Parts: sequence; structure tokens; C-alpha cells
Amino acid sequence: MGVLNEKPATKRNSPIDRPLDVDANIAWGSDVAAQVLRRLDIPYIALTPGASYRGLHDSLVNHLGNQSPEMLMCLHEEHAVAIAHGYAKATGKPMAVALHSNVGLLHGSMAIFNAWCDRAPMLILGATGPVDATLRRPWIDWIHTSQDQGALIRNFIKWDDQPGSVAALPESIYRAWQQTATAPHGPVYVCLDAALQEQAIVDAVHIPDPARYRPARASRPAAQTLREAAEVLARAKRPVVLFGRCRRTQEDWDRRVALAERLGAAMLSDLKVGSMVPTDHPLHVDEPFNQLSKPAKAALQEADAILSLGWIDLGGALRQAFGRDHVPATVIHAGDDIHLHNGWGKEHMEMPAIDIHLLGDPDAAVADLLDALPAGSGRAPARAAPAQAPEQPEDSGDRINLRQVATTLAQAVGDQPVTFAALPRAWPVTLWAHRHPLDFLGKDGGGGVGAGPGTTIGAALALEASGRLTVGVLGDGDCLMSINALWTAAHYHVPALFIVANNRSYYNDELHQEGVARTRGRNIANRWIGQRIDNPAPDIAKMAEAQGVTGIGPVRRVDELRAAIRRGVECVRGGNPCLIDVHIDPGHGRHLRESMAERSMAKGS
Ligand SMILES: Cc1ncc(C[n+]2csc(CCOP(=O)(O)OP(=O)(O)O)c2C)c(N)n1
Ligand SMILES: [Mg+2]
Repeated sequence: MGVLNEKPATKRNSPIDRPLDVDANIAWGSDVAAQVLRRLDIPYIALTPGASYRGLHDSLVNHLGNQSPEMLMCLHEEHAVAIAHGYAKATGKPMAVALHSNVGLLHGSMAIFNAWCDRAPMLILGATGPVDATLRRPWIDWIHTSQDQGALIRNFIKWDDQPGSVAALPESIYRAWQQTATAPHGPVYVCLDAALQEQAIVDAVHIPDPARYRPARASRPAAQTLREAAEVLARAKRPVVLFGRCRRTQEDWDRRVALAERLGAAMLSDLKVGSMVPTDHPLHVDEPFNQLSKPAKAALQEADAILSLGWIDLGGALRQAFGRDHVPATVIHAGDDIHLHNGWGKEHMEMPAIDIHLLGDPDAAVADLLDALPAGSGRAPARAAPAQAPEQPEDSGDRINLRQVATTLAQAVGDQPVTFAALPRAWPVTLWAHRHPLDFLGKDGGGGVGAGPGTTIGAALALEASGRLTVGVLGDGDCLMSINALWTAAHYHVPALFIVANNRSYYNDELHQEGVARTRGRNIANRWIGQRIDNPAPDIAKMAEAQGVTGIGPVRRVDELRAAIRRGVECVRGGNPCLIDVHIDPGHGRHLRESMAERSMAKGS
């Protein structure tokens, strides 16, 4: 007791944020919680402060010395959670978040929902005013104390707890960690009673070694079921593999490709999960998509065996391909998401027809299938991908489109690998093939606008020593909702490049209004009212500058784009964040059909 597990200071620990001295004695309830975080090797804790956890805050600063974990201060709880979400996307690992009583939790809850739908691991520490009413300060402690605070988010987290004594803290946090870090993943929440945090420790509290409380390994599908799947796949003439939520490691990536090649299977990728296989592989069908593309639909319709590897919406994919009709192919699904389905959310999606259910980790299924399928049974690629000629940006014209942004960025970065932490809907994926598991980290999970700045910062933080350039291409609506997340990037020198695809509109919803007006025979020219973010168009570069982030733009002309992007890339390579506000042509690459696809499907048209 009283001895700190010293960890080397991280680069982030700038002298400004380092306390003058530390008290290494474990003397207060919250010191125990802080010690547990350190023993779990948690690098960062993103937070917006609040008095309900002033005890923990003190322990992080004055007991741990703001190291291991190190604070990442945020100007809004939603950003704190989004940063942890982005970190988890890039690493597959949880970091910690601290949220102030009920009000901080309410602010953070939308980002928690995004992380939940994205199955991202994350340890959230919350707090409540003293549970013992006699200890509450008048007024403020009463409004910031809620009965069963976890109930606010219990429908979209994996587990929660409110330990009842200081001695119970280690078990509670270890269990939370084990839950969030064991697949299937999801955020977890531990609420720390303010009175417990501030309790003086009389008897020494035992903090066990975490070694025996580690997360479990991912589960493998049952052997017999695996054999059945292997037999079907070995016989299949036209197999299709849907690459969904899998692991972001090179070995798993290589095994996934090897499996597709051994089967000679058509490969389909989902933009929601990001890069899982090379999208320019000869077996890859068309580009990754959000809603099923035409070629993907055709591949499924022709298939005699469909293997889903953690595909998020298998039921929806089958319905887009077959409507309400019978699915002729044998459907094999590998995944463990079923363990997270509860009665509140519908993010389990439409129930798919499955013939063989490989319950367990999709990548474990891939490894086992490779073992089970006879080597040398590789078939020639059934379908060849069209060659993609790299495009040159057009140097003329006033209206910039995302293709020009993509090609100009590619020229500016040269050989340096890029991680896209966020991409807008009209991003030309064909121009930038996914060739590495970190090339694209996928979407925000829950469709909650405002996630992009935070998730980009979290990913950039995780990848700063990787040699990769982290880029978030954000919608203006997404960026403006969380513009002050950029302060955290500035303060901690997080090297992230934010490119705003600024169409001065909540454009997605403009398209919806057009669709509704069309259906009702009303004037579609009014679709922009209540949707355009214009007159005035917020000066997003200036807003970035106001947070201490280099702001470039607005860039309105193609001939300004090259210099702006080069400057932005150099700034980030120098270790600092930069935002480039690019005014893009709103309509380019975006179609009404894209937004309204689900509705027309529902009507059967
Ligand atoms: C928190 C939240 N509020 C509102 C919406 C509805 N919504 C979905 S997309 C969208 C537009 C987002 O605008 P922007 O980021 O600029 O992207 P654009 O469609 O213009 O490319 C809105 C408002 C949402 N999904 N989440
Ligand atoms: Mg927009």
C-alpha cells in the first residue's frame, strides 16, 4: 500500500498539466479507484469535471500525478465519450471516461449510444451526490443525486454498478473492465458515490492484482457447427463472404483474405465497419457500401452459399437482395452480437434467415474455417474488379467536389498511410482503396450527428506514434455540433487533420424533405428551408482558430485547394491539429435515392 506503480510519463503529460507534487499514500476512497485504473494500465481518462467526482479528480491529480491514466480535458461530455470511442475504434481497446453525476451523464449519453451501437469498449466512471442524504449539501447535492443513475443509460451499455463501500470498489471496476474488454464489446458504467470517494480510509483496502480478473478470450464457434459450415463452403460454387465487424489486426486481415481466396468467394464490404479486406482485391465486388449496391445485390442473388462474418445488418442485406422471398443460398453467420441484444434497442436489426450459426468471434471462425477447409482448394477469382485509374483533380471551376478533395489529399500525403477516422456519405471510396485494417475506421455506430470531431481526436491520439496520418472528413453539421471538441486537440497537441466537407446544409435531411414533398405533390424547391446552414455560413476555420487549432479556409475554389491541403498536412505532420474548411458543391455525388432508399424498400417499391 502507498507504493505507486510508476509508469513512464506519456508525451501528452505537458508541464502545464503536471502537479507540483503527489501524495503517494492511499488515504481516501477515491485513491483506491484511481489505483485500480492504474493497475489496469489505462492510458487516458477523458473528462469534463464536476464536483460529484471531485474526490476522484483529486486522486487522479494529487495521488497519481496525472499519469497512467492521464486526463484529457474536454469542453463537453459528448466529446469525452466520443474521444474514447475513436480510441477504441483504432485500437480495439477501452480507455476511461469520467462523467459528472446525472447532468454530465445526460450530456454524454448520445455519444454512449453511438459507442454502444458500434460495439466499442469503454470504461465510464460516473458519480452521484452522496447517497446518504445526511451528507448532502443543500440544493446542489440534491439535484445532482439520482436514484439508480445507471438507469439513464442501462438500455445501451453492457453492464453497470454502483459499489456500496470503498472495499467494494476494486471488484466493481475490475468487473466493469472485464465486461467491456470481453467480446462482444460495449461501454460499461460504474457510478461512484461522492461520499465513498471522499471517505477517509481507516483500514487498508486490499487491491488485488488484476492478472486473475482479465477479460476472457473471444469465444470460438462449436466444432461440429464449424465442420458443417466448412462442408457447405467447400461444396459451394458461388460463395459470397460479407465482411462485417471483425478485428483490426493485420493477421486477422490476412486470414480473411486467405479464406476468400481459398473459397474463390465474392467479397463484400460495409462502410459502417470500415476497412476489413482490401477493396481493390480482384474478388472484391464493387465498392464498400452502406445500403447494398447493385453489384452486391447481384452477387447475393447468384450465391449458393453466403458467409456473414459479423455483418451488422444481415437481415437487411438479405431483404434488399431478395425482398420477402425465400433466400436460396445456404446462409452461414459468424458472430457473437446476439449476446448484447436486449428488449429496448432494435440495433439487432431485422432477423436474418440463418442455416448455420457460428456463435462466437468471427475472426476465430475464419481461422478455424481455414484449418478445416482443404488447402489448395483455392478457386480462380470468379469476378474481376474493374481497374481503377487514379484521377487527376480538375484545376478549373468554382465548385469543389469530394473527388477533388480526395485526389488532392492523396497527392499531398504521398506514400504516408492515412487513417480515415470519419468519412462523409459522398466520399468517393473507389478513388481510395482500403488496403490496411486502419485505412478506414467505419461510421459512428448510432447515427448520432456530432461524433466526428471527437472520434477523430481519439483515433489520432491512439495512432500518433504509428506513422499514419489521421484524417476526419466531416460534414459541416457534424463538425459544428462538436466544434469545441477541437480545443482538446489543441491543448494536448493531438495530430489530427479535420477536413470539413462543407455543403452549408444538413444536406441529408434536405434530400428527405425533397422526397416527402415529391410524394405529396408539393414544391420540392422548398426543401432547403429549415435545413441550410447559411446566411451566414459559420466561419468554421475561424471557429477552429478560436479553439487554438490552425484553421484554413473557407476554401471555395479548386485552385486554392492544393495549397490548403498541403499546408494542413504539414501542420499535422508537425504534431498539431489542423482544420480545413472546404466549401463543396452540395449536390455532387449525392442523390435523393440514397437517403430515401429505406423508405421505398418498406413500401416494397
Ligand atoms: C444528434 C442528431 N441530430 C440530428 C440528426 C439527423 N441528421 C442526420 S444526417 C443530418 C445532417 C448532417 O449534416 P452534415 O454533417 O452537414 O452532413 P451532410 O448531410 O450535409 O453531408 C442530420 C441533421 C442525427 N442523425 N443526429
Ligand atoms: Mg452538411
